[in-house]
Amino acid sequence: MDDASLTNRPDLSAFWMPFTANRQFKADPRLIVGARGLYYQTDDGRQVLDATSGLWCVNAGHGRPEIAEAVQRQLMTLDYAPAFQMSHPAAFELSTRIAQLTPPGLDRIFFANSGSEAVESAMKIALAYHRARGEGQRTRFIGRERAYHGVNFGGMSVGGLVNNRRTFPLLPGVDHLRATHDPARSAFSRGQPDAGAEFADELERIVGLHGADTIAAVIVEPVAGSGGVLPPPKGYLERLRAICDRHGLLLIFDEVITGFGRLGAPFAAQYFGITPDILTMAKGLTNAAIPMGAAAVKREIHDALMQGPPAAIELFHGYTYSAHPVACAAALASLDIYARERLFEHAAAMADPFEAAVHGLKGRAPISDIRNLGLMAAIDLEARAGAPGARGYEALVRAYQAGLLIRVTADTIALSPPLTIGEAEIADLGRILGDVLASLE
Ligand code: PXG
Repeated sequence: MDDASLTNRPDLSAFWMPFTANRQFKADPRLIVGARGLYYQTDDGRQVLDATSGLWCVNAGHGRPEIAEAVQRQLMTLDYAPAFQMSHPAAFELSTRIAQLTPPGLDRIFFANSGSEAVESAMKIALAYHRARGEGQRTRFIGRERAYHGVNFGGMSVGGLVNNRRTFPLLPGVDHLRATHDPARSAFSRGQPDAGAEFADELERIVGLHGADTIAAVIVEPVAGSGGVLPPPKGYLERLRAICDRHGLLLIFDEVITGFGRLGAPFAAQYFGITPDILTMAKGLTNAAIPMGAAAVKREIHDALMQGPPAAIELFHGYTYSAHPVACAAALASLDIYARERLFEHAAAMADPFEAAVHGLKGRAPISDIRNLGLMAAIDLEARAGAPGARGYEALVRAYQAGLLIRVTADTIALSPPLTIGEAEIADLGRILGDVLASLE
């Protein structure tokens, strides 16, 4: 008998897993077979507290019957309608609902099927907008180090994670701001660091180097997520906005992680009081039940493209599954849950206890920094000599065994629990993680 028949596990060989150490995983797999509320059920029958909302996406918690019912109803009513030159009512209803949640003015919604596609769509819209205004020479993009904007060629190029970039050709004409993390001045900051607003002034320098009239847009995550939860220094985003305004650059906020209540407001834009020109979203839009992404676009940008004869297609871009009816149904049901349960307000109320729990872990292991904002946090473990990533991986495995799912990249732990988490579960999270950290060599 092979391993699979002994353990009742499926054959693991055919599935080439994404962003995964395939050989390591398959030697010691972690399979999840069910999920309800804040907990996963593992294939060996254990309950595991989901301290990552899946991959920062199951904001309302798992197994929501309202979403399942809406999806089933939609599938049996209209499973699919062509996305080009045709549509269906839920696409319009959802667009209106999203536009009620986004900052005023960002009320034209372009749909995609993932965060990566939302980013590509935003970048293309930025280019098309400048071209429509007779400024087609504005083709440069400015991203930032340690940024993650998905894995398609545009998002990868403006992104700033070296492993995602080094194997592939990149878009020409992309510059990067430095990352805002500044441990020398700001380690163990609670919330936004006090120091570092001036990092935004690099944008002025880059503008000076290339000329503003060559730059289409600046794209940033308001709080960098995958790069290690890096809250922006106080005043930093304000400066970026001011410099963009001064030079006619569009400001794109990639809110794939920060959207839908992660900071206790609908979007980070409202949390920080800074309005971008385009805002990308995905993940929490459907509570991750069905893939969907979108870009919310300022009405002026949209209107600038609504030119020429009415029979002309204004933007040559879109996907077979743009505004897929089933995704729309899942999104509408998710937005209903967020509103009915006041989950963004609840997340805001949980931010302080979460901050206290996470910063309470200082001293439990060799830790060089702890950062947090809203319901996101990161803990930097010191790398073990000669074995970067080993301590982090050990933390992941031990936490999982102890009933807690955390996210680890290299030696950084990230936490982003569902917005439905309460004080008792925050205390559990802190206790389990504290014990795990204390057990690490
Ligand atoms: N932008 C941001 C800010 C993201 O965080 C994407 C775009 C791409 O989304 P899609 O749906 O194409 O994956 C993301 C995705 C992690 C992790 O462990 C983060 C993401 C995805 C998978 C894992 O940090 N963010």
